[in-house]
Amino acid sequence: MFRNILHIICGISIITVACNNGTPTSETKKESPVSNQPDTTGAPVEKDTPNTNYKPAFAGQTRIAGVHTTTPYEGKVLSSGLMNPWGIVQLPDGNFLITEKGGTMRIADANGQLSDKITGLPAVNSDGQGGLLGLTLDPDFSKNKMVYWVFSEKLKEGNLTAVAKGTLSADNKKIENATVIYHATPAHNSTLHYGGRILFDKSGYMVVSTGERSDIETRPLAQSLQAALGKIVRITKEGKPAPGNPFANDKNARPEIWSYGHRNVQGLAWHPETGDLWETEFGPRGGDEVNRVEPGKNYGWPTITYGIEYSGEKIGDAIQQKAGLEQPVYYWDPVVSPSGIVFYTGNEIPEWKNNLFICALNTPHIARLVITNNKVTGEERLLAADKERFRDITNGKDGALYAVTDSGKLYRIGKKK
Ligand SMILES: [Ca+2]
Repeated sequence: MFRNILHIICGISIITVACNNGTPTSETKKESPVSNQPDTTGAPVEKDTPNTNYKPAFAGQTRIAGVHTTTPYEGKVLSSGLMNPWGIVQLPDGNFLITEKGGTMRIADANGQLSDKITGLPAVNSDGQGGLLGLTLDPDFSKNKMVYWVFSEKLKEGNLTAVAKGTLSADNKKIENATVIYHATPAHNSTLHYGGRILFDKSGYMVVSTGERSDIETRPLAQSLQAALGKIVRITKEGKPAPGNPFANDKNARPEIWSYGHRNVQGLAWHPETGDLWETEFGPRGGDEVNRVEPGKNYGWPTITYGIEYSGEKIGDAIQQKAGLEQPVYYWDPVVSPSGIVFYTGNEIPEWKNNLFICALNTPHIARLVITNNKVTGEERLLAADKERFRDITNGKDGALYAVTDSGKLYRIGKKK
């Protein structure tokens, strides 16, 4: 029950899990030969009883075999001075630009030294799960220093997910000429389920995740092509619908929609080999999902789900599969609360190559999923002993992973030195 309560409040960062003694530990394993063929015969990492007796659509869709990293690795805390960090990207100079939920950004160098707060951003509504959320850099950032970010904005009609852009000043102390370029309407009087990740695609357009705002009355809008809630949208640098979107010629659909039927997507990443877009989204009580996103497709919420209401009631017709609705590649029951994700592209730990790393807020850890031919073939939980709510993660140029936690820590996760 405690885990379920935590999931309800999963985005509210003032709530912290118990038992953090403030002394992060590192996890190391015994040395053994490095291989790209993980042992996938282990018991599943999930030992707890599921909330439902729902059956997966295919073998391996949940509770896959456990795997273990054989390379000795460590999670090293570089800083503990961030305030509710939410998104992290690496700058061309090797430093990191990090959003803080309250409405500021900071730069961290590779040693964890933090800059002062970067100011100049439009006001955010940081109530509940809202605030300054994910960020991305312009593909020409080295020339134009343009940054794009997602935030929750308070309007007269309610709150919504918005996207803005601005220029990082020459001295890196301010965002200049900040402009709001996109509103995921309709606004709604809730402070939950804003989505909030943003990535450039290789065409120079951005994919942005939104949420369905949690309430019963807005939940069905995830299925509506006339609302931007519960969607992944694809927009230009000016916030307009990107050319080539799947519903561009449908008069009854929002032209910015890329995919729909999502609940609350807080993880977005491009697969390094296939170029596919992958996402993670929060389920209700049970049913957190990993999806491979294809344009124009319907990912099912709230019509199909592997979860139930927090109250224990069924959701809709309590169905998990339906023709025309996409199945998740993988799901969890009970939930892990998946936030930021990244495919590992570094060289420091070769056995991690192209694995998906997922920040987990509830049962705090970083999940490592081994993916073969678009199916999950192994799962591992990293840094669980640290009891941190990991919020976002990115590749570093040095071959390690860098992650931020709700408690304000910046981690370097790489080979044990
Ligand atoms: Ca789904």
